[in-house]
Amino acid sequence: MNEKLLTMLYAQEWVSGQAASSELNVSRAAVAKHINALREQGYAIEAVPHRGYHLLSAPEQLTGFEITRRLKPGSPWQVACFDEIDSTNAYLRRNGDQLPEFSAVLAESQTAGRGRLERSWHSPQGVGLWMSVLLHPQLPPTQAQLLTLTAAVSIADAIDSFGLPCRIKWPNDILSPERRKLVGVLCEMRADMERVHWLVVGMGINVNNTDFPPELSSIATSLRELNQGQALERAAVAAAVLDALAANYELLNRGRFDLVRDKWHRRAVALNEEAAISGLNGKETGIVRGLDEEGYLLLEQNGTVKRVLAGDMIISH
Ligand code: BT5
Repeated sequence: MNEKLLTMLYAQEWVSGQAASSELNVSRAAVAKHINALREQGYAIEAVPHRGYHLLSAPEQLTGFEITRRLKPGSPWQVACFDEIDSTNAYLRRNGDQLPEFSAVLAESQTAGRGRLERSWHSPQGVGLWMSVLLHPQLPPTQAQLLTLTAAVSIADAIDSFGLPCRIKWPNDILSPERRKLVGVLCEMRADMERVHWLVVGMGINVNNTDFPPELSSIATSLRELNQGQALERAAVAAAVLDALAANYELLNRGRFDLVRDKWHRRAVALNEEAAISGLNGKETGIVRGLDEEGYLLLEQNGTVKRVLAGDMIISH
């Protein structure tokens, strides 16, 4: 009911109590009650006799409605928002067998936000997008890294659409031009030897953070800092990321990872430069030659090119 009323308020400058009551099939008193409920959620709604209700502003709080109404028509996402959660990735892992593909979950804060290898992810209240999505890619588990790369490209596409610059650092970071971390991506999956059953793509996007704990203050930044201190609408950023991810995922499913890879290469940090990779085999140094068609990093060492599946790239700031 509240969502129907909100849809009317977004569609028309003024919504009369009479129009709302007949459209929603409730009394005018019930309409007034719903308007108050929306005000309690943080919507500023003006009421003027003989004209009706006028929406002035929406709350900063993330809601499924506010994100969904910004998505492209025909978008596949089902969006749910929590106030506080342990970790949006953990939530989808717990529910991965029951929920449909394209479920997206966000939380205002995470009490146990995680990075790779049990590292923690700083997820304070109300400033970031701590978001995970559930996908069913038709891929063998050996190619699941394609999703990490596709997610990074999609977030970068979304950041571009706000006119802000960013770079991608293999395998899962998005950095500011000064090489501070804006975004981290964490993919987890349930798979058997042949195929992936489901895959959770977790995205931690620092949107409006103005400060960081001491251990992150020299390595992290936010979109707001890139935007000259001006806050961004988190629901709009979330919708842009989800739209870009749906489009790039479709390319991937049509066998066109090459197109996603081109976008990755255009933004890659340290392409054709020497870099150190710390991975399963310890630390290796070489010249970064980009990604191959299966998403492996190509590292050239003394004229031979080696394929690297996982690890961390160590770059100087
Ligand atoms: C990542 O791991 O970068 C993946 C982060 C994924 C977070 C999302 S939020 C939604 C979803 N739910 C979760 O529980 N997780 C996902 P990694 O490459 O391992 O980097 C982790 C490192 O980044 C930490 O050890 C810190 O140094 C740094 N870090 C932690 N929080 C940060 C933040 N908010 N901004 C920038 N850097 C951060």
